[in-house]
Amino acid sequence: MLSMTGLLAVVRSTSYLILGSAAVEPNKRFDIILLGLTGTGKSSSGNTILTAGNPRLQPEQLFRSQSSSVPVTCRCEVKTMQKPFGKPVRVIDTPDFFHSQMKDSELQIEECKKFCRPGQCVVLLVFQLGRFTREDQELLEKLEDKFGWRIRESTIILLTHGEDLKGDWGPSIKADTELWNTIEACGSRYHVISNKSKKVKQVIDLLKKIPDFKNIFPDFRSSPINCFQS
Ligand SMILES: Nc1nc2c(ncn2[C@@H]2O[C@H](COP(=O)(O)OP(=O)(O)OP(=O)(O)O)[C@@H](O)[C@H]2O)c(=O)[nH]1
Ligand SMILES: [Mg+2]
Repeated sequence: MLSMTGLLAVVRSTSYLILGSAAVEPNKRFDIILLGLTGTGKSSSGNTILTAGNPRLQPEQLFRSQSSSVPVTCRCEVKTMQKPFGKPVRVIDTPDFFHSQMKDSELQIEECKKFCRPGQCVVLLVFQLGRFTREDQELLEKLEDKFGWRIRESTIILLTHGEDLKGDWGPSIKADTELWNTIEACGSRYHVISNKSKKVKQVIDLLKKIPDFKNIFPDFRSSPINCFQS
């Protein structure tokens, strides 16, 4: 039997981790939720964030990610980062809720809603650069219908395949009118990431775009690069 001060206990519960002998108090943690259509890079982006926090993570501690013509992630999955925010942060990977092959979409949406709560999360709405489709255009409103609140107020648009853009990418992103409309709907918050890059700075720059970042993470170290790599 585990004592109250026992070692780290990892309890699996509906596929998410509860760390320690008791669940972390909800108001003491923060959730990063990856949403988007299949193949846009949700799981890879989650892995880039997790690996920036701990480069020693093993493949089985990361989300499954691969090139595929069918959805790879089929249910919500959660990984918890203990460092470096000064409070536990959960990274939530999700399936493409609107994919025709999703059998238990409503169940997965209900699961995701447990994490996606106003004021306690940031949504990373993931699109692949250069491939902003009609489905992508409709996604934000469809998600808000399902979740029942204006997730746009807590959303950063995350554009993957950033290595395809060289130099100042602002003008080419603005030139994609439909994409820019969605970015503007989310308070003009967006971030370009390359999941093929190990650069920690791209993750720190992303996190600093979280609305109200300084109040949410008052203990985030002023020199976070060292903090992330320790
Ligand atoms: N070059 C490049 N490839 C990427 C990038 N992000 C993701 N990929 C690749 O795109 C493919 C799909 O990425 P995933 O992260 O599995 O996509 P997903 O959104 O989780 O897909 P589902 O789980 O099916 O919903 C994989 O082969 C990734 O390696 C990126 O920034 N650059
Ligand atoms: Mg996935």
